[in-house]
Amino acid sequence: MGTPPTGKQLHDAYALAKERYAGVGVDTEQALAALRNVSLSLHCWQGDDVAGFENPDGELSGGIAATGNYPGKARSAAELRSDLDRAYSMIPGSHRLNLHAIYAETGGKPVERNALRPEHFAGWLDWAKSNGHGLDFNPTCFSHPMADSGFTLASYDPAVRQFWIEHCIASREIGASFGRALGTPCVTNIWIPDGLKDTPIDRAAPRQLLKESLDTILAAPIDRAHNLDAVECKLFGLGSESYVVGSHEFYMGYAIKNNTLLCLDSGHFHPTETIADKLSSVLMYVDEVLLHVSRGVRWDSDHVVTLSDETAMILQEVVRGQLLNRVHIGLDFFDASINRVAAWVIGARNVLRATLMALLEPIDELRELERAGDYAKGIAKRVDRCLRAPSLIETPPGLHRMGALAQEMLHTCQDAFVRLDVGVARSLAREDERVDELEDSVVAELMAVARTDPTKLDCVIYLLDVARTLERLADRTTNIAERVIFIATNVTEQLNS
Ligand SMILES: [Mn+2]
Repeated sequence: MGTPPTGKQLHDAYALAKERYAGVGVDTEQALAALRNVSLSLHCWQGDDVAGFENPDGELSGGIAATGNYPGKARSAAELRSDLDRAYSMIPGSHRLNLHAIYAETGGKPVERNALRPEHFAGWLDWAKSNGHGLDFNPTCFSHPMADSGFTLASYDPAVRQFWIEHCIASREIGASFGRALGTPCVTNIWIPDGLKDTPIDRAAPRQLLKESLDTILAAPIDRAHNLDAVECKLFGLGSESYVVGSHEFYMGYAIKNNTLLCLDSGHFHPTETIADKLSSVLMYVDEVLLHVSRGVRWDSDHVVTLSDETAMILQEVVRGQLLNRVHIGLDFFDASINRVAAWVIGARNVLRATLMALLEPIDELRELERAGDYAKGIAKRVDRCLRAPSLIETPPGLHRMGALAQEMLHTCQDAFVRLDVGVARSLAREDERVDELEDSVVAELMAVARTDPTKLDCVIYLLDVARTLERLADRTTNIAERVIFIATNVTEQLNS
């Protein structure tokens, strides 16, 4: 493994990085401060291969599987909490815990899932309180005789549905009790395994039943300060390869209509489909999203998270969209082939690394430059159209000057940005004024051409568009210059009259 870096080497490297980031207008201290406010919800089930304490020797069902037999699996809540303490100690920041209902502590007395109450989680709540962890919750709708058919809330059997409805209602109440006690809302997430290995005749009826079950579960209003309901879709599981009742479309619609959170699990879509691109769409219609950051590999949706392109893209979307206050970030994977504490630490730290990388991007500048690129394309299109027009005209010399000036301004603002040079940034105000004057004269000139010779109208219209686009491009450069001045002086200055 080589020698680890010394404290001094780390310190020096950071000082250099800080200086370089400042050079592109990024304040690393601000990024680190923002990162400290990011609270991940660690999933308790990584610690014991999703066994729980209700029936630890029972089979894991519901189309999920933990593979591997690494020694040292937690056998009790006390062992699991002690493993979690170890994991948190190696993850910078302050983080939450995500509990599943099968982690209840019932003192050796069997308690049916529909009879679970907050007192069965008192040990977890005390531990969370004294360690400053928020708590999240999940009903466990698998690994149970009532789930043996592969169906729960969408079962054709009313007794089965009723049992799981009661369990989910109990879960919401447990979640709300956590939220009340800890002063931070508990996200209670409903995932069910319901589906079929082969193709059913009737794909609609189970979905109708699921909708009715969910409506019953969510009928009682709960203060959103205490509990937030989330619903989680999946594409397929082991034994539900051909049909999953709770598909993405089903829950997306349900969440919008019923104002619940939508849970997006990065392992629950097609292998080449990423949830990063879903955020900006989904968050137009739902207020908040729960992320289950995972890593799907072939048939398995639950590998330990690494710093993959997908992880990076998900957190880029969260940060670039300023969504940190609307996206609850949870982890969801289970790997028993490596040390289970290490799995938590590796997964959590990689999500934090991806978040920090995203926080270190000069986002506003990148956005302005992207838009500037669109202008270039727009101008190219209009030039092409001009050349096909029935009658050509002489391009007004003012338009050439506008183009040269806008291009120069683009270079100037990038120069000001890289050097954080306020003087250079301010110089763009004069140039912007010059571009505006040129635009006025070009417009007047083109209008005169149109008046005298209507056959030249096509060209005139395209060139007016070009003039307008160059003027907008110049505006973008002053936007960047205004950002430079703000970064350097912390004062907002208007360069664009
Ligand atoms: Mn999940």
